Amino acid sequence: MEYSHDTISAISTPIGIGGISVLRVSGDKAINIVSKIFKSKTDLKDQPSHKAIFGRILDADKLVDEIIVTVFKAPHSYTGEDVVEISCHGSTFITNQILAILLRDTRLAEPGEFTQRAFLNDKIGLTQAEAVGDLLTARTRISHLAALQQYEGSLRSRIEKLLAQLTDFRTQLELEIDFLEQDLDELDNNNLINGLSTLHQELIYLAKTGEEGLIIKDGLKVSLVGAPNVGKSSIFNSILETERAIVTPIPGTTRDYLEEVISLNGYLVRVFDTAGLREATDQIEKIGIKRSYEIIEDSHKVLFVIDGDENIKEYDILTKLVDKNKIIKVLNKSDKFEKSELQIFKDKGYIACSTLEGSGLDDLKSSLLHNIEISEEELHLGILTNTRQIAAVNKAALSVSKALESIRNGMGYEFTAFDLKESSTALEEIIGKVTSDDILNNIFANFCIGK
Ligand SMILES: Nc1nc2c(ncn2[C@@H]2O[C@H](COP(=O)(O)OP(=O)(O)OP(=O)(O)O)[C@@H](O)[C@H]2O)c(=O)[nH]1
Ligand SMILES: [Mg+2]
Repeated sequence: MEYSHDTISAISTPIGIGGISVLRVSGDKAINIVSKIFKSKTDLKDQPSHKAIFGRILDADKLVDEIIVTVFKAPHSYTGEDVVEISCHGSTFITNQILAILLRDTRLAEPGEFTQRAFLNDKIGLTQAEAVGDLLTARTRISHLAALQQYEGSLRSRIEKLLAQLTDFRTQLELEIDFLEQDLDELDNNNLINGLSTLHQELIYLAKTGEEGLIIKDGLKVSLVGAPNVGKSSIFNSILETERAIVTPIPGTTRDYLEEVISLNGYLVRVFDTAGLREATDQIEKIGIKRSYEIIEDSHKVLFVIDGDENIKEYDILTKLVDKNKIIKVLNKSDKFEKSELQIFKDKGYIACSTLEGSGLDDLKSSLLHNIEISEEELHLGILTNTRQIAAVNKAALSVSKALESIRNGMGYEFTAFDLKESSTALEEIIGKVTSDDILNNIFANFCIGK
C-alpha cells in the first residue's frame, strides 16, 4: 500500500464544547512545525519524548491559546513517526483556529490515517487496527470486551495457530511430493484426512463465532410482531422502561416502526416496535406495513405477540419471512387468564407476560439472549467481528474441504498442497500478512478523522 510520508494533522476529540480538545500531528516534520508556533521556556525541539510541556500557541505573535504539548518521538509513538499532541481549551473556535494554523504546513489526515500509519509501520497488526475502530464505537460491556480482546491480539493468535497447523500439513505434503519417486513410506492418508477434518471443523466453528461477533458489535435486532391491539407497543415500552410508543385501545395505533436501543446483560439490543403484518387499508398504513416486513426479515429475533387468539394466519406469514428458531411466541395480557388457561399456552411454548401487572417481562428479556450469549472464554480465544474476517475464514474452510476431497479422490498431493496454500492465504489476509489496497482502504475509511 502506498505510504505518503507527509506530515498530517487533525482534531482527535469530538467537535463541541468541553474541558479540553486534542489535536494530533504526525510525520517527520511534526516537531519542527509545532515548534514554530509554540512558545515555552525551552524550545520544543529540545524537549524529551513523552513529557507534557506547558506553553502558548501564537499566530503572528498574537496569543491563540495556552496549551499543553506532548511530544512522542519515533518510533515510540502511536503511528511510529514523530507525533505531537496538543491539548487546548475545548472550544470549537480555538480548536479550529489551531488546526487552521497547522494546516499551513501539514495535510489534513484522512479518516483512520493515524492508525493506518501505525499498521504500515508495524506498530499494530491488522486485526488490532480493526479493534481500535471497534473500541471507539463500543457502547456496551460485551462489545467493549470483544474489542479489547481483539486489540490485545486474541484473534491474531487464534489465526496464527491455525496457520501453523496448515504449514505443518503443507510441509508434510511437500516432502511427500519431493520424495515420492524414492519409494518412501506413503503418508498415512487416514491420518492426513483426520487432521484436515479437525482443522476444517475448527474453521467452520470460528466462522460461526462471527454470527455472535456481528451481534456483539452491531446489536441484536429484535422486532415485535402480532395482530393489532395485542400489546406490542406496551411490551416495547416495558422493555425500554419508558413510555416511548403510543399505546391506545384503538387497533392500528402504531403505523410506522420505532427503534430504540437497550443494553441487556452487556449486549446491545435494538428493539423495533412494528405495525405488524396485517392487510393495510390505506396508503399510509401500506407503507408502514411494508417497512414492518423489511424490519422483520432483518431481525435476529422476533417476538410474536398474541393476546389469546393464536393468529395462525399471521404466524404462517411470519414463518415465511424468518426462520422458525428466531421466533419467540409471547402471550400478553396474562392478567386476563386463569392459571389453567395459561398453562395450556405455556405448554405450546408461549412465554406469558402482562405489561399491566409487569409480570413475565424478565423471562421475555432473557429469552432474547438465548443461544446468543458467548462465553468470556470464547472472547478471550478470539472471535470474528466483521464480514471481512468471516468471508476470509469461510474461504479458508472451503479450501480445506477441497483439499480433503482431492485426497479422497486420489488426485495427487500437488492438488492438496495447492488447496492448502489457498487456505493459508485466506487466513493471512485476516491478520494483514497479505492484503490488497482495497481491503486496507476499506478498513481505515470507516474510522473517524483524528484516529
Ligand atoms: N389487560 C391488559 N391490557 C393490556 C396489556 N398490555 C396492553 N394492554 C392494552 O391493550 C391495548 C393495546 O395496546 P398496544 O400496546 O397499543 O397494542 P399494539 O399491539 O401496539 O396495538 P397496535 O399498535 O394498534 O397494533 C391498550 O389499551 C393497552 O392498555 C396487558 O398486559 N393487560
Ligand atoms: Mg402499537
